[in-house]
Amino acid sequence: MYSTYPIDDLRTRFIGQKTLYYPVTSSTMDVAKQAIRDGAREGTIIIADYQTSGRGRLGRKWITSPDDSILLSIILYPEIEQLRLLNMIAALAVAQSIEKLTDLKPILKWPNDVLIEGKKVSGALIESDVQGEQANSAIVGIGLNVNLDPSSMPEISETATSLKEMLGREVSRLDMLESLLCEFEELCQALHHGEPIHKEWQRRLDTKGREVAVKQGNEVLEGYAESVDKDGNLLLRCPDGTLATIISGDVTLKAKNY
Ligand code: BT5
Repeated sequence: MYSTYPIDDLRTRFIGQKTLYYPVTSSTMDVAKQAIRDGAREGTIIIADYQTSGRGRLGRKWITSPDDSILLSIILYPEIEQLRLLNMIAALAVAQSIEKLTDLKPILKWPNDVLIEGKKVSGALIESDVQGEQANSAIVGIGLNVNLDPSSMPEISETATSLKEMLGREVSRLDMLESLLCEFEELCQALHHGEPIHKEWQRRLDTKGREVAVKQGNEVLEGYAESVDKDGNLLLRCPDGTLATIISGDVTLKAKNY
């Protein structure tokens, strides 16, 4: 359980000002979908201590044990052109909030992972409802391993880490949540004011300038991750010299083994 939930002095204007809290739920994304149908206002957050069917992208699972992670969904009603930037905002907000509360140095792995010392500490999942040229709603899902013990979870023990594992001490989930919501809101406001969020995102991106393999479904493209564009797409220089724009996929860095 979050020890002193709800947050009394949350310093945000709209993100997290309305909160739905569940000790256990299937997935905070499912709760958020229902909340949107029920007319939830922008910035409503759903948090849980445990999910029985936590999900990642492409039908993958997000695995935790009870009471050790931030499991968060944020409801937004963005413009359609902002949708592609929500991944960036989520990853940046996580990285910045970790830096504010600890001396850890997180980096970003395209498209949505936050890594510490090469291991995944956080992932983001964006689910949106789009009709034609209009975005009706978006849900930003964030999982952040705060006090998780990855060594007790065979599926992720080699690839995942947590703040506790890195620091050798427990971290308050409530403090981390509060910081994350503040960073997230600031980035939303920067986006609203047309500030170039992608520059800070790019600066922290470990993937750029590396030889990579990008898996899209059953297809694997190899090449040099030359850059990312302002929408967050990866620009991959292929062996034949062409430049491919990669909108989604999973990247493996060829020099290091993530
Ligand atoms: C993600 O997917 O990284 C997005 C994860 C989003 C989770 C949040 S929790 C709150 C909200 N409610 C939900 O149901 N979901 C969101 P993806 O890039 O597809 O990565 C998934 C992969 O990460 C899995 O296949 C595992 O290999 C790995 N993984 C699973 N659980 C992990 C964990 N706790 N820490 C690190 N890696 C994990």
